[in-house]
Order: sequence, then structure tokens, then C-alpha cells
Amino acid sequence: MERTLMMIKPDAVAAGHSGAILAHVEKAGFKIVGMKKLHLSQAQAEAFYAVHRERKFFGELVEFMTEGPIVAACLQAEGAVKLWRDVMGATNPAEAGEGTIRKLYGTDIGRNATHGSDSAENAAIESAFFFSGLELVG
Ligand code: 3AN
Repeated sequence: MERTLMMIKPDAVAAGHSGAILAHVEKAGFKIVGMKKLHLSQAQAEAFYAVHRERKFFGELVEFMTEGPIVAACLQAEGAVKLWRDVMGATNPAEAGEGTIRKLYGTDIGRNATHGSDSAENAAIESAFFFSGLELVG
């Protein structure tokens, strides 16, 4: 079994899409092994996205991710990393497939409703950012 880290971003939480997105999570067969709602500080958002520090959209990304609360969840399934990225769809909602979360709830490449880890290795790092071992119930 593999795990991935997902976030429902501030745009989707503010729009009242958290419940609908969690329904996609369960329908896709994931077990939610940890979940919390929180409002990231600037320092926390910068730390989470540190790999993107040199990208020109970094400031915009941090500003967006701190504008309101998010939901973070650790999801478990066979091939969880790829499965969740398939359920989310392409980073740019305009390029995302029909029925995907970003197509349904995303606005543009920045405000794209959800995050998903891009590898099992990063999933472990990102999961540890939000959850202690005690908070993950397999
Ligand atoms: P993904 O989240 O699909 O792995 P990445 O790793 O390319 O996509 O980008 C990380 C985050 O940065 C994405 N969640 C996306 O919202 C944001 N992002 C990517 N490209 C842009 C851009 N050109 N302008 C604003 N935000 C962007």
C-alpha cells in the first residue's frame, strides 16, 4: 500500500467544495489515514513549497496558499501517488480531463483546487510536514 499527501487549497475550501472533493477521494477507493484543516502561515507555505523557491510564481503561490484555510489529508491506496494525480487531472484546469477535480473545481494554473505529491518519496516528506505518526490511522 502506498500513501500520498493531498491538500484542498484555499480557493476550493472557500468555495465550499471540500465535501465534494472528499467524495471524489472516497469514490476513487482511497482510505483517509489522516486529515486536518489549518491556515498556513507565510513561513509554513514557503517551507512546504521550498523546492519551487526559484520559480517566478513562488511569491504568488505562497500568497495564494496563505489566503485562507486548507484541508490536508494523507491518503492510502495501491499506487496512491499516481492514482491521486489522475483523479486531480492536469495542473492547469484548462488542460484537465473531463470529470477530474481540477476541471470541475479549478480556476487556473495557480488556483487549481488541490495538491498531490509527485512521488512516494515526496509524499513521505509532505505527510511528515502535516502529520505525526500518531495522527495516521492505517
Ligand atoms: P503539481 O501541483 O500538479 O505537481 P507543479 O509541481 O508544477 O504542479 O506546481 C506546483 C504548484 O505551483 C501547483 N500546485 C500550481 O498551482 C502552482 N503553479 C504551477 N505553475 C504555476 C504558474 N505558472 N503560475 C502560478 N502557479 C503555478
